[in-house]
Amino acid sequence: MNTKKKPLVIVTRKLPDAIETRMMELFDARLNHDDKAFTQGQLIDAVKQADVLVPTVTDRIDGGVLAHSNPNLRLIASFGTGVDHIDLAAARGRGITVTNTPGVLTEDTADMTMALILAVPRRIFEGERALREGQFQGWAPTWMLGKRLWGKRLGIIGMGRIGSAVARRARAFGLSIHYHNRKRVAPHIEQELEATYWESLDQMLARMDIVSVNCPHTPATYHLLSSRRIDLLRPHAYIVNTARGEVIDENALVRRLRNDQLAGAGLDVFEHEPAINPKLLELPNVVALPHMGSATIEGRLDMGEKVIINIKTFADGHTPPDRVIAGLL
Ligand code: 8YV
Repeated sequence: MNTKKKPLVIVTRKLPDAIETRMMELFDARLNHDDKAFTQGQLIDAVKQADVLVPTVTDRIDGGVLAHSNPNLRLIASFGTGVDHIDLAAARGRGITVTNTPGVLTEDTADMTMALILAVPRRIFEGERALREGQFQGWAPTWMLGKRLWGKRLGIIGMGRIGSAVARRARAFGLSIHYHNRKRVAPHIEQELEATYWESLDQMLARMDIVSVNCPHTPATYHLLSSRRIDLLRPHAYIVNTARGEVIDENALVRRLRNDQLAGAGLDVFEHEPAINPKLLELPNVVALPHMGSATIEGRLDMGEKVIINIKTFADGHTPPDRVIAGLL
C-alpha cells in the first residue's frame, strides 16, 4: 500500500453515516450510496483499483475475482465476522491480508438466537399471524399450545463467543446446556455454564430437545448437519440457526419438517441466501428471518469502527487487530 497518499478504500455496501463520514476523512473512500450489491464484474473492477476492499457477506470474493487484483490491493477489511465469502487461500497467495470484525456482534446474535429459541417452541409468530388474521375469538385452554422451555436440553454446535453467550442466556430460561465443539472449552467456562461436552456430535443430536447452530461455515462445517445427522434428531426436537445456512443440508431439513419428523425450525440464515426454499415458508412451525441476527445500530457502528481501526493500523504499517490471515509475498 502506498503510505504517502491516502489509501483508496472501496466499500461495497452502504454503511452507517457516521462510519462513512469517518472513512472519508481518513481515506480516499469510494462508497456505495445506493447500496446495490456488487455483481462479480463490479467486484473485479473494484479489486483492479482498490488499495483496500471493504466487502460484506453479500460479496463473493473468490479466486476468480482475486485473480484480477492489482498489486496495491494489500488488505481486505471485511465488514462482518464470518469470512466464508472470501477465498482466504487465494488472498494469502496474492499477499492480501484479511481482517474481520469479531466480538462486537456476539451479544446481538446471541439475543436473536434466544429469540428464535423462544419463538419456535412457544409459537410466537404463529400466534401473532393468527391474531392478525382474525382467528383470535377469545382465550381457550387448548389453543396455541407450545412446548415449555424450562427443563429442556439445548445442544449448542460451536461453543465460541456466540455459542457461550447463547448458553448464558439459555441457562436463565432453565435450559440445560450441552455442546459440541472442535475443542472442549476451558473447565472454568464449562463450570460457569454448567455445560456438558459431547465429543460425538451424533450422540448429542440424538438426545437434544433444541439444537442451536453457532459455528462458522468452513470447509469442515459445510453440511455438518447432513441428512444422516438430521435424521438422528428426535421428532420433538427444534433446530435454530443464526450462523450460516451452509452448515445445514437445507433440503434434508425441509424434508424432515414436511414429514413431521422435526418439531420446528428457527432460521436467520439460509443455504442459498437470499433465495429461500419456498417449501420452508409453507410450514407454520418455521420462523424465517432475513439474516438480521447482528442487525442493531450499535452493532453496525461497532463493526464499522473495527473496519476503520483495521485499515488505519494496517496503513500505518502495523498488524491489524482482527487479522484473519496475513498475506504472504
Ligand atoms: C453480518 C454475519 O451482518 O458477521 C457475520 O458473519 O453473519 C452478519 O451478522 C454480515 O456478515 C455482514 O457482512
